[in-house]
Amino acid sequence: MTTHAPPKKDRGKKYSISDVDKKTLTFMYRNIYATRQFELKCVELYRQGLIPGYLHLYLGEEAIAAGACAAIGPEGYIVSSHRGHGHCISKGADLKLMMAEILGRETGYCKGRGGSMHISSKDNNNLGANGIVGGGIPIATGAAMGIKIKKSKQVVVVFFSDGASNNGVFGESLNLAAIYNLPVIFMLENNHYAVTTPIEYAAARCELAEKGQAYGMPGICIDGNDAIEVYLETKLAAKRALNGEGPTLIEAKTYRHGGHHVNDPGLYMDPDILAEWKARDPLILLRAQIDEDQARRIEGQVDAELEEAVEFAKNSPKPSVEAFLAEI
Ligand SMILES: Cc1ncc(C[n+]2csc(CCOP(=O)(O)OP(=O)(O)O)c2C)c(N)n1
Ligand SMILES: [Mg+2]
Repeated sequence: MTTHAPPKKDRGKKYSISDVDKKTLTFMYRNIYATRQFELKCVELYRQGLIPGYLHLYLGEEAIAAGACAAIGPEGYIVSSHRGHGHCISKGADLKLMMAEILGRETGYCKGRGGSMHISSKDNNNLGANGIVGGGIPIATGAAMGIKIKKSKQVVVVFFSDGASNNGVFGESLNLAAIYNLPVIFMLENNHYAVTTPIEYAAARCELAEKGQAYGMPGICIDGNDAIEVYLETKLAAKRALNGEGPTLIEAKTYRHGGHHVNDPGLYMDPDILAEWKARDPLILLRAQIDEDQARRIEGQVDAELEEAVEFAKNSPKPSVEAFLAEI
């Protein structure tokens, strides 16, 4: 059995807020705030019938993407999942092109053909989201193999969740990454659910970080709602990877703020546990570490950017039937 309660904090011993420079703090806050507002806007547009398909929201999990992307920098690669808006935004995606993609417009990242679950942006070293659960894990391992062959000083972070860690490709990829000492960080966003299935139903052993040790790499468990902790631990893992010391499995504990997707009210989630996690909202936790004026400035900039993105997407054309047919 496992508990869904938030982790108990004892951060002080290992590192402190002074280990993170101001620029990094504001960079992470910008990305958490942008992801939160972007997704809330998506829900609004979805309810207006402007977004086709599903939307898997990252609300409550934003600190993981923000911390990890800040740690690997622009030269690092990421591979994302079906719950990928936060990964894309934290890796520097253009909100206009993202919004256009989600609204199925020709001007989007994938010309409106992919939608929410298939955004990739080569310019930002984002190798793409994936509708196949666990599908990104071997892609990231392959990318890390490429980096090793090319001897370029880079690292790959792949984001996936607890459900994916029960898939076969998880074990195969960790094993390969360990025997070849590949520069990849397996970022397991343990939000405790795979759709409606709680992790303790699907895994006999819920201490997921231990699976790293089982495959011969460090496996660490961190507080995924604390962007600073995510940043510092990912930085350590990246340093090991860049030194040729191989992969790391990071289990970042977190919780969805709602159901599996936009139309799932999440009635199976314990409201008391959910309230405990919401009280540890990653956005509020990081905002408390930032100067009030600066936080407001960032929020104003993001709000304007988002407004522009929505206008851009709404005013962009949908792909024509002829264009679709020409691609078959
Ligand atoms: C290979 C595969 N199996 C099943 C599905 C259907 N499916 C979509 S999301 C999901 C749950 C994934 O859970 P988890 O890996 O914990 O990710 P989370 O939704 O929590 O981010 C499932 C089973 C799928 N898309 N791909
Ligand atoms: Mg999950």
